[in-house]
Amino acid sequence: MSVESVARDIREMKIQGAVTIAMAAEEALEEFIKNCQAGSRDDFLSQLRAEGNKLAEARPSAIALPNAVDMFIEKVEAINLGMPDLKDAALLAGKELMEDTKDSFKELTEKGSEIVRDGQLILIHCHSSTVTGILKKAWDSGKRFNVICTETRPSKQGFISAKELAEHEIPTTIVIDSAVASVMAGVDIALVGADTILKNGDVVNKIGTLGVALAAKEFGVPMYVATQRLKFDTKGKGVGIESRPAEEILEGAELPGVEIENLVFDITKKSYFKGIITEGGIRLKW
Ligand code: RUB
Repeated sequence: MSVESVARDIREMKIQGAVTIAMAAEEALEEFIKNCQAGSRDDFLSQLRAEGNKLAEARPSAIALPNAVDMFIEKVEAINLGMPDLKDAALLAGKELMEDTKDSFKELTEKGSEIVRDGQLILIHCHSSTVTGILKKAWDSGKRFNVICTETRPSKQGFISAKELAEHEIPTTIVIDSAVASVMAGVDIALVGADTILKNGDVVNKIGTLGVALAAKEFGVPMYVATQRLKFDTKGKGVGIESRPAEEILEGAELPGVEIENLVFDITKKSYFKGIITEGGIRLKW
């Protein structure tokens, strides 16, 4: 798919979840390189940067997206070749980056599955391919547990998680977001993904993560965040908290004179988490 189509699908959330977004961007850049007709190295690199920017800006809260684009471009810039050899070498570099992203994802889900124990009730929020990946891995290793997914208004990504887990035969229940505090007393662990781990360690994730964390703290439930290092804001650039169209909340209803605020991410202090799970393993402090 072209860079424009992928950027549009990311904006419209047809492609969602930070890792999936980052991998779609990596693929789109590969596709661009395949079709690029630039005659010189300079022209090639400047077109690649321009295409990369279109992707990097598609969603503001997931740093994995600009991080993946930057890594791709830095790899290509480091190749000391002119055209047309640079094009083939850049494609190879893109493939390597994609393999690295997939490998670290696999490692993360394997290591993350260790926190799951038999008999647990696990509460998850939104749709994080990392979290569902961990749960599926734990299930495949023979552990038996139950999952509660929040609905995750307004876009109901909890349905994606629930469907995926149910298809894997993992017993799964959906609750509406406002039921989180009411069900928390029976939960053993809460597990969420991340869009960005800020430089100070705080976690940017789907709106409602903070509410889950507050309820988990109140009821003494350990909460974990699972994230590839690709989502670390190592340079401390920070991210914007995305606001989306009012229509996602209104769903056709009319509320004349009412202001609608559709913030879709929030920030949870790292102190609310018992641990962070990365491809490097489970760390209790970070
Ligand atoms: C998805 C979301 C996910 C993180 C992590 O929000 O907040 O928890 O992106 O997902 P949206 P993953 O649906 O708005 O993209 O683990 O797949 O990277």
